[in-house]
Amino acid sequence: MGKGAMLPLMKSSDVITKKGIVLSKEDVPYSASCVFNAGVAKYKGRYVMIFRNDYGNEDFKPSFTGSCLGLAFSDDGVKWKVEKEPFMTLEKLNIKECTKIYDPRLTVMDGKLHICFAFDTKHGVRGGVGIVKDDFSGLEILSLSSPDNRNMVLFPEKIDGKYVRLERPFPVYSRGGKDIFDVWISKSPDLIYWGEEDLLLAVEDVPYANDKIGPGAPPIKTDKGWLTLFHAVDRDDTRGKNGWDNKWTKRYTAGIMLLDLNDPKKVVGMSKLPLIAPEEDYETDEGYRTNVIFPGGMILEDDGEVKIYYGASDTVECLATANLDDLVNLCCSEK
Ligand code: BMA
Repeated sequence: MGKGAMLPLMKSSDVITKKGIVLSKEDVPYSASCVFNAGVAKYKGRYVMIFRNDYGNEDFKPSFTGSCLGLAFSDDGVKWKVEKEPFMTLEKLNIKECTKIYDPRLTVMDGKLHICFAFDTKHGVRGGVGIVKDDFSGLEILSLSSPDNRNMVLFPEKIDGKYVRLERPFPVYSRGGKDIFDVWISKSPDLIYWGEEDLLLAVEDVPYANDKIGPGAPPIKTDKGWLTLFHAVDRDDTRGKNGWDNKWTKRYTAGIMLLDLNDPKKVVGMSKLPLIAPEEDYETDEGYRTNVIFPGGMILEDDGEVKIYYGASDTVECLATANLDDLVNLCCSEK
């Protein structure tokens, strides 16, 4: 167990089995420094991962020379093979003023692989929604949000005739200049025009967050509701140097919640303790930015096993497993 154990105790739920790192820069055949925060889906008989690659910073200095999205395939969701070329570069994306692309999420819907991604521009952080081309040669962009918004995830089907997404706007001005941000929900008739925005889950609703929260993996449909992961940040200003940062005072954990099947604006239940907390060395001490668990993919297998993919320490991509019923029960339990 790493030095992170000195922080006030937050441990992963007993229902979680950590399987370790499934992808790191050593697996990537082009320039890569940090490989993490991936979107993962089961699509056309194999597992697909689109991951974030921040490159040009082997020594974990404060900044990187560039970012792109990489593509990997797997037959079992555990062993991954990365394609020779990045899936998406800034040049290929060709969005005005875009300086960085990151944190993709994947949703299979209507037989197509849909992607949400964050991108930074000179005039704010934005979120994109698109469809991955069938031959994985690129993507068709459907909509680009206004700033500041990111962490978008799509539900895998229309609900009451509308597409639905979770998102995380950054209302800095009204939150006193602090990064205290919440999870929002919005709807669309066509994946292009988004509206009917509403607050879904607020920071103060999450017992293990005192900073921001944000959507994680796209929802899975269960009998009891839509099961979805989120990240929760707790900040403690007594935390000191961590990773490259002189003062990295945040810790990211993963939480899980259940949303009403017919009205996903209603939270049916939520884990009262973190589902996944940073505990292993590669989560607490090693890496670019320590004490970060950032979930971006969740796959339900036929036998009830749930595979959860998360970025650790903004450096590697990891896998944890759990049983579907245990996850649902955790959301419904009082503890
Ligand atoms: C958030 C995003 C994530 C990252 C996290 C921890 O603001 O930038 O991509 O994993 O911070 O650094």
